[in-house]
Amino acid sequence: PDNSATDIRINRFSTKDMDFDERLNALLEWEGVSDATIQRRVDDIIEAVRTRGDEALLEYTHRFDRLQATTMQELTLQPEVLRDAFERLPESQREALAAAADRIRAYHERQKPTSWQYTEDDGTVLGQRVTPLDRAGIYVPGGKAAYPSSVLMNAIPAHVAGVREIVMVVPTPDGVCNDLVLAAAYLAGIDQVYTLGGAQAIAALAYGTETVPRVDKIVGPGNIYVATAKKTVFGQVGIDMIAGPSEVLVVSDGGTEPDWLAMDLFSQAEHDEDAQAILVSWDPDHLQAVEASMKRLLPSMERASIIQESLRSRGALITCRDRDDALALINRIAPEHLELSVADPESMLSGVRHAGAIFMGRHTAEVLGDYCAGPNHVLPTSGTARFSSPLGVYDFQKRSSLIHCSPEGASALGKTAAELARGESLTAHARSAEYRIQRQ
Ligand code: HSO
Ligand code: ZN
Repeated sequence: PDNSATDIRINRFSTKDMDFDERLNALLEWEGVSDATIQRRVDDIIEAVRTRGDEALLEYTHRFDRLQATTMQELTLQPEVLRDAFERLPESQREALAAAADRIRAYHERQKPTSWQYTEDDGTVLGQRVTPLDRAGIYVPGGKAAYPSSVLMNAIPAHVAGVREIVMVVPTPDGVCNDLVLAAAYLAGIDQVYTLGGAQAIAALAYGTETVPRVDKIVGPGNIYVATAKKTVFGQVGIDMIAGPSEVLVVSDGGTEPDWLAMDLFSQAEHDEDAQAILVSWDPDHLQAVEASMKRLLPSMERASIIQESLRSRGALITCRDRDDALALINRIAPEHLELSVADPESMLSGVRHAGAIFMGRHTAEVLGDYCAGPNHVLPTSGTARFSSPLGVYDFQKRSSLIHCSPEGASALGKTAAELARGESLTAHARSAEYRIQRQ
């Protein structure tokens, strides 16, 4: 990287602009998965894996990842391979990964929902039982998007939830494996790993093959083929959300070191060209200071060109009127990550209704949450924080309702049920209830 200061290209708005709403909408716009050609290809792959199983997996893995495997055994990583990968890591990396895993586990332990029940006066018991899924599948992307931290974030909640078997798939184009990913799989308690990727890996997890076990839910990020495949198999299996590009909305009161904020924005922008980093402040001089920091710091970034493209196309510095104006913007955007870089974040918090994760105060950089604070970094993107939540233990469990009627309870409920059943002209329903009515 060269050190000459360059100009920084980023969108600049004010909430006072006449066309603010239009410009903001254009900035936030993000097209999800919908491409007819990709859908057709994915449908073909799913059909092939569904009908021809392992044979189709071997063919696609040869074609797309250039692996000349002739048996599925060659695409299966034994537990020792994961342990060895962990042990091969430099000590500092091993310690950091283990520290992160411990904190993520401790946080998610707190999420465990409990079953409950209560007894009515006549002895009837009603309740809710929480049980884990039998088997979960975790997709881990290959190449530059392979984040070991995401392996921890997806697998640990499953483990804490009590899932019996966690199966991971990860593409290894040309046979290249990421040691940190395998080490994370080892720490997170993953049971089986297959070096498969793309729509074929999703199809294998959804339908099962001779070798790959069918799972109940598939989680984890992937490219457009993977996302399309997940959408397609939804219903056959459960899936997590379909993640859009990562985003951060930083609100500053003007008191935070401009370099810190510049780097917080960069840390989001460096994920990819479509990532979104927005800074909002009611102090226009402060926005200028952050801009100057960005200009100075950008050339020293390894991913300078990705950062610049992300900021140019989807980043923004927004001047707002005051705190309330900032809060309105937060709730309008419903960001994946929200940094409240202000002196008294608590006072703003009650006004925040929609955000995936909230980072409170000047010291709480998003990156701490990305890796090791404890909460999950798989979060609702593209405004979906309006109606959804971070990945968690509850995504790997389901609830069953429980009813245990006493004779008296059945008798009392029978009258109500029979009445309603006759109203629906369902005679068998009515009689079934009436049989249990006690005659005095
Ligand atoms: N910011 C990403 C998570 C991540 N960052 C992984 C670094 N590695 C999405 O929340
Ligand atoms: Zn990140």
